[in-house]
Amino acid sequence: MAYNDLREWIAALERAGELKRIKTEVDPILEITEITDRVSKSGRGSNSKNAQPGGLALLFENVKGHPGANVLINQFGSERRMRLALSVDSLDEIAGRIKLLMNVKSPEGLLDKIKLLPMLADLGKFFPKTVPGGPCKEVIKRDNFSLLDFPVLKCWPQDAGRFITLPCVITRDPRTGKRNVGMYRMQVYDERTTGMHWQRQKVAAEHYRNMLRAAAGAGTSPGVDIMARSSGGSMLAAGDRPSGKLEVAVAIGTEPALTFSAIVPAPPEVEEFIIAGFLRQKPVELVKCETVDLEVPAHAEIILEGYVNLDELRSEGPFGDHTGFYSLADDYPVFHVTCITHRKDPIYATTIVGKPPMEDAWMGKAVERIFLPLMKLTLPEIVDVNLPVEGIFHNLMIVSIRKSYPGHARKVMNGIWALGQAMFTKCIIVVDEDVDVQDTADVVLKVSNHIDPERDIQFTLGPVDSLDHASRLPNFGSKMGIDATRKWSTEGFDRPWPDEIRMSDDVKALVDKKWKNLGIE
Ligand SMILES: Cc1cc2nc3c(=O)[nH]c(=O)nc-3n(C[C@H](O)[C@H](O)[C@H](O)COP(=O)(O)O)c2cc1C
Ligand SMILES: [Mn+2]
Repeated sequence: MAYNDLREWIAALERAGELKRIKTEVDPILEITEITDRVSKSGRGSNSKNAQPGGLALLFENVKGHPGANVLINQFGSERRMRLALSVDSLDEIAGRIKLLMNVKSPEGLLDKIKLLPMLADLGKFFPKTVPGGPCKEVIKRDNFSLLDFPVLKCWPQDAGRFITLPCVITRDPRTGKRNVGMYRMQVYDERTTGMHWQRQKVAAEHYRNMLRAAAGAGTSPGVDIMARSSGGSMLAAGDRPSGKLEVAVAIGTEPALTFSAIVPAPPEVEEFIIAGFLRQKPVELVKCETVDLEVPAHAEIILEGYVNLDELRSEGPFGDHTGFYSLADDYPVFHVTCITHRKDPIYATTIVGKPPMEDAWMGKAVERIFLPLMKLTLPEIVDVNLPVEGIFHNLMIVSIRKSYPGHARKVMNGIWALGQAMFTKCIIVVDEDVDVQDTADVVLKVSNHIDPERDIQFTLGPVDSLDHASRLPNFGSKMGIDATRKWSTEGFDRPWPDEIRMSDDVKALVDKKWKNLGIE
């Protein structure tokens, strides 16, 4: 069952005992973070019998300085809520649906064709529908609006200000007309401007670059980093950039499948509205914006319309990030708001990131499960993947493979470093298929036993996550792969490989029988 909007989702959370309403006054400056962080980490949002890792979703109904405002946080913050958000009993169900779609063979004969019909009917549900109006237009403010009216959080003490942390940022590729929805945080500078923290490898940054390329016309040269800032000495540094703008719309407080779609590392050409339609098995309804040529989710709580100038950058950050450290200040485009539309009494949806585990850990784990079949499409030798939460998704990936030829583990590493946002993976550990990658204790035992470090570690250079604070340069640095598979003689390893210790079955059975009599337990 799909949720039509955030409110239906909140009602479902409440029915499931997954929501705690908080009526005590709280400050959006730091205090909501401290409360939510404790809930995320303790696993107990209340004395409810539903207490579980990740705690409860919280709805703050009494926010200091914002009478009448409601703030929703931690909506995705547990495995159960992730399943509820996507209306499945298990995240592998979605992986299964993807596999089904990918396994389609050309039909032979009528019966095969008939079997395909339900799938074709399903496909129709994925595409968004443009509708004439929707609740996000209940209040339209073309002037006399202020971002400061919303209960935007300042998350951590050294944050540069208040940040909108759960925005679905919508842009259009000026070349193809295709839309993208990505989640990029927005630092509120004043009533009408924010930062736009799309990292340079993300899809909206490419839309911005395409606009910049078009505006620069003959001025662009293939050898120039068109995004470089003035300190980089590029001819296209901020001041020298051509003028022009890219229109942007932002939806805050959408139904959960769409919010989740904005974070999934989908192939750049795949529109997230279609992904959301696939996940919820129902089209996303869109309405036209008032002041820009973009469409936005009709049922969103809040819509910000506006643009970024091509020749304007501004310092963004620091911001307490999901690495557990502050991401440093850097220059990013500035979003100018031209119009705000919202529902009556809009609910402000947000999240906090910080030292894991937090809400985003559960979103990341859902991505890991849902994307496994898609990774296997390119790398079919992959058996399973684990992105440990403490590895914050780009620092550590553990992958098991069915090894078939010499050098196979290194082929898989190189494949992962070439696979969409997996390019950011700082450390990849490759193990044989008999290692359960979800059992990190077993992984530590086997990996550290199986490697000759000088031989088995592969270093490479490439793009790194903008949040990495250790790389030699922002956005560029080294990565490491550890080949912890059994080494073969065909890989030059001529020593015998020992067996893993296992007791024989007959002795186990014998001891099972005697166990009670031994009086140990
Ligand atoms: C809570 C949260 C905040 C995020 N903030 C940012 C951000 O500020 N900048 C960014 O580039 N990516 C951020 N991401 C990751 C992107 O949303 C993610 O890479 C997404 O796939 C980007 O979409 P795209 O491939 O359409 O660009 C964030 C993810 C989450 C869950
Ligand atoms: Mn995208």
